[in-house]
Amino acid sequence: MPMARVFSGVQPSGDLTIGNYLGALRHFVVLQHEHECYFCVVDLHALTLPQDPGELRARTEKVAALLLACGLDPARVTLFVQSHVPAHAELCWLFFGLTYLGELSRMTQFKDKARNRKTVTTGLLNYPVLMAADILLYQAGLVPVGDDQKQHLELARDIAVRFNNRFGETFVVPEPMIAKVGARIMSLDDPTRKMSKSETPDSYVALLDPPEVVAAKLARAVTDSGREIRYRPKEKPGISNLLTIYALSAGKTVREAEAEFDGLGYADFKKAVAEAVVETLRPIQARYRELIGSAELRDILREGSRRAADVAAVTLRTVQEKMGILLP
Ligand code: ATP
Ligand code: LTN
Repeated sequence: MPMARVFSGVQPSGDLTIGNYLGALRHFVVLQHEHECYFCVVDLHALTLPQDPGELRARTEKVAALLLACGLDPARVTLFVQSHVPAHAELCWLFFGLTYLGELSRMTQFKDKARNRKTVTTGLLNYPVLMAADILLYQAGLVPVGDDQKQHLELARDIAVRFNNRFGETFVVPEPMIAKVGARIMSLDDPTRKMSKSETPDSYVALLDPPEVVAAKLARAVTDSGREIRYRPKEKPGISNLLTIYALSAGKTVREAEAEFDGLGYADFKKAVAEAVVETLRPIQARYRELIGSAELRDILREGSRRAADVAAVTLRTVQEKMGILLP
């Protein structure tokens, strides 16, 4: 059995957070040593909600620089920008004919993001179909993501199976890879909601936050009644979230973290969490500063999209043939 290909995407929809890092990015870095990996800055996905054009362009470059700064090695992985490989949008269109309105309107992320909006675009509804196209174009068998993407992955699997049944064996059916710890880092100001880069800055620690901002945000993080530092996600969601963040940042288990802080007050605990997070971010921020705006970064992305386009073209061609497109 050949080793599964890996694909994952990150949206340039805001500042990358420690939720993105702990839930997804740090796994990318490990997987690059064992698998053929494709990592993509999914700008077309970000455009399913309104974006400022200048900011979107800058953030696309920023996210690519951060992925490299977290430890992705361009000699090992293919890193590219989604819109640089038009096959993503083309395969997405071909998949529309295989996707049902009901399954898209039932998606919890769609319902969450559509709620409280005066108007809802079809981009927001069709978002998971583009995600399926991203993954299936590369015949990826393994998709490292945070817990929030489970349902979208299920749709990608359904589309793969549906296509294979209708047109003959074509796609690898992808498996999600969701970590046991850290797959759902919660918001600092409301630990019942997921940490999200499209919420207010006080609710997350951004990968580029300076040390004093990290310390201030963690000092303000909502905690729970009582004084015990115990991992009890239901009764103590705030403290449990901070314990998870600490454990993953310091390279310890949650149990070890609990034992370490037994008897300590919340304020001292939060200081220790901040220190561990700052140490995790320090090398990432240093490498980011070298990469951002550099010719090196531009070359890496150019080479990445060239390699990705070659692989994507093979799949797209097969799909077009099977679906009855008259090839030019
Ligand atoms: P938004 O919050 O704007 O919806 P996002 O951060 O969820 O965006 P992406 O940038 O595309 O969306 O996410 C990149 C990866 O980070 C995905 O695999 C996603 O599942 C993961 N991720 C996002 N938020 C968290 C979180 N709070 N905890 C763990 N993983 C997360
Ligand atoms: N929907 C994902 C981002 C994403 C993705 C993908 C993840 C787009 N395409 C393909 C894995 C594989 C998100 O919002 N986190």
